[in-house]
Amino acid sequence: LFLLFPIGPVSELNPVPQVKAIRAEHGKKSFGPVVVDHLYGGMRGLPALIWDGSVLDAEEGIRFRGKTIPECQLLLPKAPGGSEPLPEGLFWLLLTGEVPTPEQTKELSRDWAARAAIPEFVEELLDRCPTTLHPMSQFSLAVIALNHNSSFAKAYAEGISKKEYWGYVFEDCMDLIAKLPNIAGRIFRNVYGLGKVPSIDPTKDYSWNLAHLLGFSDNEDFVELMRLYITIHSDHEGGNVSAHTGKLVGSALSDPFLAYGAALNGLAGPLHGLANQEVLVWLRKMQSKIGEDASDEAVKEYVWSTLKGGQVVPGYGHAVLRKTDPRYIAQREFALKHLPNDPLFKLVGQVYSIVPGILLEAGKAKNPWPNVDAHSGVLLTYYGLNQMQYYTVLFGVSRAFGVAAQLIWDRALGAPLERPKSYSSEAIKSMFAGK
Ligand code: NMX
Ligand code: MLT
Repeated sequence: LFLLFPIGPVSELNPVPQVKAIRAEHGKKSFGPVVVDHLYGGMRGLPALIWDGSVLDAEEGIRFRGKTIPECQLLLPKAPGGSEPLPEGLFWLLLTGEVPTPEQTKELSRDWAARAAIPEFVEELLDRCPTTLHPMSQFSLAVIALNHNSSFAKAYAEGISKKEYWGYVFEDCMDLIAKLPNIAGRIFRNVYGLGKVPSIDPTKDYSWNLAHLLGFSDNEDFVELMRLYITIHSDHEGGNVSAHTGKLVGSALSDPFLAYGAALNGLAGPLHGLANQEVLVWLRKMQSKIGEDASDEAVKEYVWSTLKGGQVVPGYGHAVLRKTDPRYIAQREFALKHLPNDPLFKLVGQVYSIVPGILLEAGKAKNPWPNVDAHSGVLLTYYGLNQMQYYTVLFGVSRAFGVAAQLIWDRALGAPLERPKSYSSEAIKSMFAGK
């Protein structure tokens, strides 16, 4: 398996010497001042983390190992007859920095299909959840329970050397990603009463199998949507809540199942991944209040009423981005190609032409433009996946790719326990008294 992904100590790509050189030459250099606002302001803009897999530019959006989303769409291998990238290729790119060949991508699909089964007790755990338990809570508890069979936790308990950590973490991460379709499919079918989960087909790719377990694999366009969806939601540099949580918990040498479960709990918040559910809830409420073919004036009034009610407009704004999210654009292009006349897509477009102006006029949000979550729900709804409470689970399946790649590299690089310093307000007052 280590030959499948030639990384870490066995590879010429091994960046450990590079990190050592950077630290030797630049280790004591400053990024600039840390100001008190950083401490009270959610650390916005504070340089604090290293992650080579993806980097977010405020104006341009995400690059995965230096490649934009359109470049990934062009360069990564596709399914036969398909035009969207296979997420297998994106994971390979995140992990190794290289674009895989179609054969390597296929090998990864086969590997994940072979690892896809989940333990019986996890199936039972999910089957016993009340259908009223939010799908994200079910997702998190099932993923955490997978730690029962963690290779890393077992090897650590047996006393392995630090140098061997990454290999076991790699094994766990491969298992984790491989098992997510079975977990996600089971939750979907249990919660919405859709019958037995079908089997994984070992000859098919990851997204086809996910679509199959959800009951949508007959629709090739939906499968293509899953390929695009999992590719673009996978990673968003290191500082977002889910990626950072995964890294933080992993730094305590909690195994990848525990670290990723924690990441999912962050993704389940409405300011993060739950926003894709919130967008659809908000759009549906708007339609029931002002009708399905509402005028711009009526939409404007509805947006203002949201703001005046002290709520955020879901799917708009971002902590780092200052332009329309390229993930929004990629989904909009998919919609223009596959569902140009869909009424809900038209409403999403109408909202896009109205909300930024209002947020600018309201004068609070630093970024008035839409993020990834403003567009994903309308695509899923179009194909019949209209169970909004389930949407963040799909985001979660995708985010595993980025969190896993980061966990593997953190252990390969020997990243230390994360432990920033906290201060009391009293300490800050006395530190700057009279200054
Ligand atoms: N609607 C209304 N107010 C907003 C919005 C919005 N979409 N975005 C920001 N603001 C407000 C924000 O609440 C804050 O108000 P206050 O000073 O009263 O606390 C003010 O504008 C300044 O916030 P920013 O510095 O622009 O944003 P911040 O970096 O703190 O937060 C988000 C970023 C994404 C949390 C924020 O834009 C938001 O709440 N957006 C709506 C929820 C959403 O779409 N989240 C998904 C993000 C993407 N993802 O998948 O994670
Ligand atoms: C993400 O994909 O994680 C979101 O856009 C949030 C972020 O980057 O902070």
